[in-house]
Amino acid sequence: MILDIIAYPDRRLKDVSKEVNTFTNDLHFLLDDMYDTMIASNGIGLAAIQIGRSIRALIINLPDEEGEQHKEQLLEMINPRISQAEGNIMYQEGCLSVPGFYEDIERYELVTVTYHDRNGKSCTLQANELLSVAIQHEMDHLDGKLFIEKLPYGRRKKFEKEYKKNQRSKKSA
Ligand code: QAP
Ligand code: CO
Repeated sequence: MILDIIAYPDRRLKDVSKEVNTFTNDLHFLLDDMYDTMIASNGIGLAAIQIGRSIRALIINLPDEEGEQHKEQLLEMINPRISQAEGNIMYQEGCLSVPGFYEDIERYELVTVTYHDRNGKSCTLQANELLSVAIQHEMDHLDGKLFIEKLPYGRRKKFEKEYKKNQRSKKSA
């Protein structure tokens, strides 16, 4: 089922999401709805809070070299934790909750993440490049953080101005 995605500046995006303790059907239905919603909006990553559910669950589905997404590549991470991080990279990020805006953000280059899958199984993954960036971006959502909060003052001001202008033109369209 495709759900609405919450957009900035909705305050719910600031909520700190809660740990998941039960890996039952309602979690599975939520993850399935997150996937449908993300794909319908041309996204590559989504956190549960973006559809209004404040639990520590995120999904990531990176495209291949041809730019195609395959559901077999879908990553579902419940209660993720970064256990190791190294180096720094810049990447141009966007967010389904901040439509139409992209900016270069600095992140760790390499991360080791421990998490649970949808059935509660413990997993560990080492990630670099785009996957590493996506994991860090989605994990920030679980703590109520958006990538625009990482912008220096001047670029943040520019964002606020552009974004408001965009929203006005959306409304009148
Ligand atoms: C997070 O972002 C991310 O503005 C996922 O109009 C960001 O899926 C992962 C999107 C950077 C890795 C690197 C954004 C779609 C999708 C928009 C997204 C838009 C349509 C963003
Ligand atoms: Co996002």
